[in-house]
Amino acid sequence: MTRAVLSIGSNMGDRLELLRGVVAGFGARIRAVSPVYTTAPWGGVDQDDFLNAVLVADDLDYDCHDWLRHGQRLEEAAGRERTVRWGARTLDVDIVSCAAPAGSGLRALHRTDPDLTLPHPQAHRRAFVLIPWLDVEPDASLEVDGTTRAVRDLLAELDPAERAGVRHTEFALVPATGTVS
Ligand code: PH2
Ligand code: MG
Ligand code: MG
Repeated sequence: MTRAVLSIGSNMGDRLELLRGVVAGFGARIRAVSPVYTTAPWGGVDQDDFLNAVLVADDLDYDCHDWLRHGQRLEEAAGRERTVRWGARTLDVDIVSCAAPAGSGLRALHRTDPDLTLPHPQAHRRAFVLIPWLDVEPDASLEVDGTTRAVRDLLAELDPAERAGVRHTEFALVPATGTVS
């Protein structure tokens, strides 16, 4: 059993529908869905703004690579082409953190495989990851350079301009539940 924190983003095509497709694609594995943010491009490539969100998902039968493979299938279905590093994409599904049961809780796993580094090596620098993550897990922590840090502290240490580039939207990735009158 693993539990994954997933960062999803899109800046090409019908961005909102593409992100909704990820929630549908992970289906019953989804445990939490953050609000959707419109975010200035991070990483120095001149490109359109992204929509970003964070999902928490778990599966009894998944290891960390299963999350990667599943995310890549969804990226392929969205017509993702791998061209420019940190450049425009229809859909990006990144594994921020992957944890497995340990004792009475969960322990974040480390991977340094050619195709998967965990925890995600850039996550602590990205307000577009940290802000939605805190919406769904206010007490989240992330290991950075061997030290476990509170995500809220990592966010507070970012340049205010980075935080200001991440703006809340009213878009929802899952339909509101409740009775229609
Ligand atoms: N993804 C990138 C590079 N830059 N910037 C924002 N705002 N959102 C992203 O999802 C993003 C990015 C490559 O993964
Ligand atoms: Mg990415
Ligand atoms: Mg990616």
